[in-house]
Formats: sequence, C-alpha cells, structure tokens
Amino acid sequence: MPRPRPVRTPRRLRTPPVGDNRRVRSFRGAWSLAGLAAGAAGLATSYFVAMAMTIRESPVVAVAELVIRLTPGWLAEYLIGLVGRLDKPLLLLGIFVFCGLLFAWAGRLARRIWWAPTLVYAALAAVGAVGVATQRGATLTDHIPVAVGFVTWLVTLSLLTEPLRRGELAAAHELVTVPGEARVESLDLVGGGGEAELAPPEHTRRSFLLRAGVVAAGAAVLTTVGRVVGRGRRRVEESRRLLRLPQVSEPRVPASARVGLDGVAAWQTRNDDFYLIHTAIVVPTIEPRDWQLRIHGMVDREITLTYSDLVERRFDEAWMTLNCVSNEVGGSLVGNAWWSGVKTADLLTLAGVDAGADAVLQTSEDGWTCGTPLAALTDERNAMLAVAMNGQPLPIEHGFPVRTVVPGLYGYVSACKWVVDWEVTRFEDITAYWTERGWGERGPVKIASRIDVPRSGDEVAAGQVAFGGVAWMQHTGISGVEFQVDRGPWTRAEIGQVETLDTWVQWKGVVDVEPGDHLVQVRAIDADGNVQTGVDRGVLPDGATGWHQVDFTAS
Ligand SMILES: Nc1nc2c(c(=O)[nH]1)N[C@H]1C(S)=C(S)[C@@H](COP(=O)(O)O)O[C@H]1N2
Ligand SMILES: [Mo]
Repeated sequence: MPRPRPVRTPRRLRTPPVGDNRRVRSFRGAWSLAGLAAGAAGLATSYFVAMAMTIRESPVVAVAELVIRLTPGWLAEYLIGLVGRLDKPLLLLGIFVFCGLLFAWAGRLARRIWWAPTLVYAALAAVGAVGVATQRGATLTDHIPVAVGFVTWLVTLSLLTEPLRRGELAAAHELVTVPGEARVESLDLVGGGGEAELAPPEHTRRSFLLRAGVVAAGAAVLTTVGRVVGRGRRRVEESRRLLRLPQVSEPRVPASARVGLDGVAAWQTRNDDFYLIHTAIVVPTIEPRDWQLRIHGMVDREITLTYSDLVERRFDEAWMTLNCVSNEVGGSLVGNAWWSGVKTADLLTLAGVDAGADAVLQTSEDGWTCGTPLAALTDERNAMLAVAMNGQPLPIEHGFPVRTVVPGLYGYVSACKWVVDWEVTRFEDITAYWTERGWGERGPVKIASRIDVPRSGDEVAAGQVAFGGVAWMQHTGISGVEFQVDRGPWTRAEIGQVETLDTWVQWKGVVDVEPGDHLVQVRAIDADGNVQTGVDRGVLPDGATGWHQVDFTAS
C-alpha cells in the first residue's frame, strides 16, 4: 500500500485543488447565487429605508432618472420611438439585469479574493449616491438608504459565503487527505479570519441553502412592506398633484426687482432651489383631508380648523424672504418666494386672544416646536398660514399641506412646517425646540448682505469690474447697499426696486480695478437708516453679523 503524501492544509485556496470534483463544481453556482441573493437583499433594504423615511425615490429610481438626464435627446427620442411608453419600465429592468450580473460576478469574485466584492459594491453605491445627490432638492439624509444597502451587501455576502468557504475547504481537504492519516482540526477561513470546524459537505450545503432562503425571503418581505409603507407618501404626492387652489395665483416677478447681472441669486427662489432645514428625518406626509390646526390656550374660543375651512377663507398672497438663523455671513440659507395662504391675524382674532398672552407655541406634526411672538402674528404684517409656495401647493419637504411664514423673524421661531397646533401662551411659561438648545427666544432677523459676483477666487478682467449680490432686512426694508474694494471708499450700489419691506433686494455696482489680488466687502443700510455692522459674530445664539467679503484676482 503506497504511503500517502503528507499534506499541508492550504491557508488560502486560490483555486480548488481538483477541478473535476462534482461537489466543488456545484459550489460555483452557489457562489453566484450567494452574490445574487446578497445583492437583492441590499436593494431591498435600501428601498425599504427610502420608503420608510418617505424619501421621494429609492436609489435605483434615482439612478434611472440620472440615466434619463444623461441620455442625449436624439438617443432618447430614438429609443422612445422604438419602445414607446415601455421606456421607463425597460430602463428599470435593464438596471436590475445589469445589477444582477454584477451581483453574481461579485459572488464569484468573493470565492477567490474575499475583499473584491467590496469594490464592486462601493462602485455601485457610488453610482447610487450620485443618482441621489443629483435629484432635485436632495439632502444629506437622502443618502441613508444607499449606505444601508451597501452595508447589507457586505454583511449578507459574508453571511452567505461563510458556509460555502467551509464546504469548499472540507471538500478540498477530503480530496487531498486520507481519512485516519492527517487529521485537520481546523482551518483558517479565507478572509473570515476565524477558526471553523470542518463540516460535512451536506451540512454546509444545507446551511447555505437555509441562509440563502432566509435572505431571499427577507428581501421579498422588505420590498413588499416598503411598497406598503411608501404608499403613504405616493398618495400624498398624488393628493398634492390633484389639489386645485383657485385663490392661488402664479408669481409674477416685478421687472424692477432685477438688476440684470449674471451670477446674482435669482430674485425669486424656485421651490427646488429653496434651502431646506428641518429636524425630522422622516418627513411628515399629511393628507389635506386629515390636516387640522387646533388653536387653544389663552383664547376666548378654542378652534379646530380643517383644510377645507382654511382654503374657504379669504387668501392673502405676498413675496416673503425666509432665512435661517444658522446662515453664516455670505451663506445660502435664505430664499424668496411667493406665498399664498390665510393671515394668521384673522385666525387669532377668530379665536380671541387674552390680553396677557405674548406668544404662540406652534407644534408640527412631527413634534417640533417654536415659540412665536404673538405681536408678529397679529400686527399688520403678512404673517400667514401658507398653503402654497410660488403658485404651487407647498412641497412636502416645505411643510405640506400647511406651514407658517412670518416676515421679519428667523425660521426657527416662526416658520413651522406641517403645523398642527397653536397654543396661545406666554414666553415665560414655555420653551421650544431651539430655545431649549441655547438659541434666542424671539429671533428677529438681522440686516444682512451677500456678494454673489464675483465668487471667491474668481479671475476677472482688470478695469471696470461688476459686483453684485443680495441684501435683506425683512419687514424693515433695505434702502441702500454699499461695497468697498481693498478697504477703499464705499461705493453706493444700484438696488432692485421692490414694493414690499419683506423681501431681499438684488444689488450691483461697477468699480475700476487694477490688476492684482483684491478684496471686496459689502454692507447694507435698512429703511430706518441703520448701517449693517462690520463686527463679526457667529450664528449662535441669534444670528451672525459682519460684512461678507470675497477675494478675487484681476488680470
Ligand atoms: N416642523 C418643522 N418646521 C420647521 C423646522 C423644523 O425643524 N421642523 N425648522 C425651521 C427652520 S430652523 C427654518 S430656517 C425653516 C426653514 O424652512 P424651509 O425648510 O422651508 O426653507 O423652517 C422652520 N420650520
Ligand atoms: Mo433655521
């Protein structure tokens, strides 16, 4: 009887030692299957999280929309001519097939190089992230589904391939050892790092099939639940689309508001470009017919207002600039829109406010609160419960179906989105979300101005250089803007003419500039003649101050 050769346990199985073993071959399909199942699981969790977070689209749909945007018009037309209205379903199908192939490939890669699938997943996640980031009005939290999908891919793939590795090692071991001679106690799992018992192939096979089954079933369940969960948002989007608000008119930008300098922020901020700030990770989705506002506290009559009560009242419409207290000097957390809704003063008169009250504690559907000075909600200004923004029903992210807007106050004390409760009260008896965190109680806006042209680091032609930007001091109004190059004399800018005190103004001016590096600064003057201070202060606790400055080079 020939002596068997001594055998060393392979630490890393680059290729299975014997190719024609049936068991080893049967594993190959299993690796692809593991890749497919893990891939499907990641798509399912990302879809579920997107739906649960009421994000508009799942990452796959975001990528599909990206593909559509990137497709040249002539090609898109040709393809649509070919497949007609099946274009979008076919595109999604194509993306799924492409992903399926990649997933299967990733599974097979894992067999030889355990970390290689990570690269495949990272590349796919990067494409997903680009798709999400290029969606209109995308925010940072919209990327959470992509991240969850990526982690799911990694975890499920290692979960599914673990029994396969064990099985292959066992099979390989069986081929190269003779029972009873060199007994192998344990093997290092490739990439697993841990110790594993050599299990009989039937066992690892069963364990693999069980895990794959659980993963596939889990993916199916998550997808189904995601569809059900996402229905809420789809329905609200649908209700929003079908909503007709006869009192709402289209915004018409007064021609005099524009100074006509390219690069200066548009006087009207489009809804998709309007900055977004909220603490809610899951954006409330409220059907108009389910919406109610309860007005109570220090009032003569408690009122509960429904959406139809609200839209039957007389509407008020106005241009209003809204800004965030967290906006740094020169920052972009500010926008100007045409708002339509009902005056808050009318509603508070209806309820009858007690003489001792000085605040309204507003609460949104997601529990966020702000304390608003009662005076700002009842005086002559255009504080309103808004139902439309720029002639459209409020976008869901901007507070659909109803939010508050108050000219002259920062958003954190006034602009409650998804508002459902008003308690008329006194400041001394309440705290609110941001005041509990050290921000100022009343939140009046501060005068501010910004340079949009040139941008920091720009190179411009020396000689007559154009400067421009925006300035705001809501409910007081802006009477002038001045800018200064290299701390020289202040130059009076031309400002756009607006009919209200509640919006920003555009400004522009031209100054002769020598070749070289320069610094431009801006300051505004309000309608009362107050000049914006050059003292630099941070945003906490009640808004930044200081002059915006921009470096540029003339050549
Ligand atoms: N429900 C709710 N409303 C909210 C907030 C919030 O976190 N939750 N943030 C406020 C802040 S700080 C600002 S600046 C404005 C921003 O409104 P926008 O997102 O429509 O631009 O909303 C205000 N209303
Ligand atoms: Mo804010």
